[in-house]
Amino acid sequence: MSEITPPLILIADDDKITRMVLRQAMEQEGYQVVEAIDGESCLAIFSRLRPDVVLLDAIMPIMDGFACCARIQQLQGATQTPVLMITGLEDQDSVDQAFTAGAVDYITKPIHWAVLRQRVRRLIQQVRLYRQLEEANSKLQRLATVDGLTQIANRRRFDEYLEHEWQRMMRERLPLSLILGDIDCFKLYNDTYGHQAGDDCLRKVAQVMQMAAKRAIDLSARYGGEEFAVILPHTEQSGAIQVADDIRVGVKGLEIAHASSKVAQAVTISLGVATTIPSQASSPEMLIMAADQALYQAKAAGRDRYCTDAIESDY
Ligand code: GH3
Ligand code: MG
Repeated sequence: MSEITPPLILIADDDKITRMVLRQAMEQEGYQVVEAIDGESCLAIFSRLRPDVVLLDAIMPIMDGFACCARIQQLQGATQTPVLMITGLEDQDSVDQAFTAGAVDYITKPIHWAVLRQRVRRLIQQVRLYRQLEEANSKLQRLATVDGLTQIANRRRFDEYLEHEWQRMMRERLPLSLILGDIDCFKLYNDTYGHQAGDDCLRKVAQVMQMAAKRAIDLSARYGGEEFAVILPHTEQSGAIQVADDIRVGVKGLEIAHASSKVAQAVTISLGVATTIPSQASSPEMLIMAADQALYQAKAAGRDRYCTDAIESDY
């Protein structure tokens, strides 16, 4: 709900006159209105238009307001649209039933118009605040898990995901592979072309990492300064080697000039691949260490290549 579009109120009432009077009252407040003649059509309209507030009559044919309200709650998901019940029933049971069904507020007929206006106003304010909060939360969530420079997962997300997939693969007795990649002679690259160019290079390499990890459950992350990591759940060593070599070829294929590199005239990457079937006897840290050792071997063997390492006891 933006500041520009007026709030949308869904009015569900089987009585035509009531609907008309409610519509007028709401339109006077500057809201947009859509009408439903029973619970069933209310649900259909709710799903389609996602209104900001629902004014729901309790007694309607086909599906009454209580059932309709309960169904709306099931449909809601993350968007919390408040439902205000309007009814002639004043007994304790109906009030309880409305709140049990998920209504956030309740007014009785005959409608006290000033009260209705104030309540709807307050609900709209609440909806706005709630949605702003949701937006801020998802922004924060993103900031907490995405690397600012490269826009791929950050170290924190990497740590969380590795732990999560470690547990999952342990339960399912499936292999988990990890690739660590480190750009070759990157210090020299920065020294030759400047830090800004270095940052651009990191962004491009990150994209290659992201593209190489194709499955939805794979996770590419920036592991450290010029180090990247790929978590490959349910992946044997042979599959991880394929991904590692795709990355190596992909980075070289970027053809980023690197005149001072000891390896080639272009930016290259070295990779370490480790695979294990997680168990109580090993740990994610051991998998990282194994990948790191393999990476070290790739560097020592001349860079622009991958090496593998397995945690012996399990694999
Ligand atoms: P090797 O081939 O052995 O990996 O050598 P290297 O020069 O890549 O390795 P080293 O660890 O000596 O240098 C890493 C360099 O990465 C040094 C550091 O300035 C640079 N670096 C780390 N983070 C960033 C960053 O965010 N942006 C830029 N531009 N450079 C970074
Ligand atoms: Mg390096």
